[in-house]
Amino acid sequence: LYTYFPGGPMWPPFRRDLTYALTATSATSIDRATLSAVFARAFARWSDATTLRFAEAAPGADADITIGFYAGDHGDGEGFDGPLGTLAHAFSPTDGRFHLDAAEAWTVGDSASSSSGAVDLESVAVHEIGHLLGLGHSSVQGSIMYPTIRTGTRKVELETDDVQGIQSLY
Ligand code: TQI
Ligand code: CA
Ligand code: ZN
Ligand code: ZN
Repeated sequence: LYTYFPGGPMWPPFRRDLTYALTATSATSIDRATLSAVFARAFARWSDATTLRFAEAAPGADADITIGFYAGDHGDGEGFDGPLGTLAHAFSPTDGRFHLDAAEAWTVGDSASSSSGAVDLESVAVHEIGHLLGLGHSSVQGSIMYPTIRTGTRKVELETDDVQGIQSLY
């Protein structure tokens, strides 16, 4: 079953159009256009299931959600740990910060393979966006919000449990 963060924080009902910005991408070798496409697909999984809508903000514009790649300590008290271990973290509503560990062997789309330590960026993005929207972890194996993923695999489709969880919030 799905869970929420303690206190059930969510984006308020008058905020159904949310913007996101890629604010720190110099620490990854993935090009900007590819990143835009991956995050657009990941946000679309959640907007398809709710009345929420997401748009990428123009570079430099204020955004509700900020996405960036960081290595090691990056000033929020939750430093990254190099390859594997923690892959990414996102804060609960309405903080909006979503950080990815620049040290991971991120892969995009079909390049996801079981080769040593490859991590599918879109799969992690779909999971972290669940957190950004207010979902905690689920006990349902195979759901997006289940707290494990195997390296080299892709998991981007919301499960019934994820849809029920997000639809109970939005
Ligand atoms: N990052 C953890 C996560 O996003 C951070 C975390 C631990 C957390 N406990 C939490 C976040 C409780 C919110 C609430 O779950 S991670 C996965 C998964 C991670 C893990 O790097 O371990 C994914 C990132 F689910 F596969 F284990 C993405 Cl998909
Ligand atoms: Ca790591
Ligand atoms: Zn961080
Ligand atoms: Zn999680």
